[in-house]
Amino acid sequence: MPAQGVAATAPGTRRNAAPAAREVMAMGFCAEQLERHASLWRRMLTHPFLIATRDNTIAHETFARWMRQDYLFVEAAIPFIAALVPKAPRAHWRPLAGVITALEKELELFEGRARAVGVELRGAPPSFVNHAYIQFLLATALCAGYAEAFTLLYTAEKAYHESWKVVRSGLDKASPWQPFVENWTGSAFAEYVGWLEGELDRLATGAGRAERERMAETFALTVRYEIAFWEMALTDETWPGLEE
Ligand code: MP5
Repeated sequence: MPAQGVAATAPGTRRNAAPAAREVMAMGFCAEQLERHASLWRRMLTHPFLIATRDNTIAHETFARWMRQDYLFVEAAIPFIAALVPKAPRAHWRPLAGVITALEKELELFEGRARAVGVELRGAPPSFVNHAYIQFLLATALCAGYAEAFTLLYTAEKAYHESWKVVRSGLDKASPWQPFVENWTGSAFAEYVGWLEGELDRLATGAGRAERERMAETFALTVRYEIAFWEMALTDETWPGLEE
């Protein structure tokens, strides 16, 4: 677990200080968060799981563990998106419905890859980190305001888009993991992330100071969950009592 990194970038520290007010005026919310948490973001993109996948040295069982856990996460993302719909502006209903359709297709992608490489996808319980991340997803969708929940969605999607771009830069063209690269780095996904970014910037412009600060906290917490997720996939960290 990245406890050290969390402490080093805890909100309120100088390193993590918000950009000066004048800079913020010129910068959208997303760019502002990416700059404010640049070291945390870099820590995610240089995670050993991504580097080993990029360099074609990841152990098959380690990648299979990520597949099993992410399959559960993607499944949970469907009720997460569905819970956003009643809070969303009318103009977001159709795009959100499209996200649900895309998630169903993504589950099929996992199932197809698992069949192709002989991985049993089902049966593993969600790991401790995955369970916590899923609870965070659902609690945010159900209890927080739309702009905060949309921040979580943007951050998780942007994180995967950029993480898989790292993998793309070195992954063997014949690797069985290429379809995951295509899924999260292809032009359709890039366009979707661009749409999320524009909409989140607009939501932030309309938010009050306190709401904007909660959105910023959601951004940072989501990046930490993303790092913890790669870490869990690499180390097989799970629940106490389930080690054997
Ligand atoms: C995503 C994911 C991207 N599949 N898993 C984690 C841990 N974070 C982000 O979400 P989606 O909905 O699969 O594009």
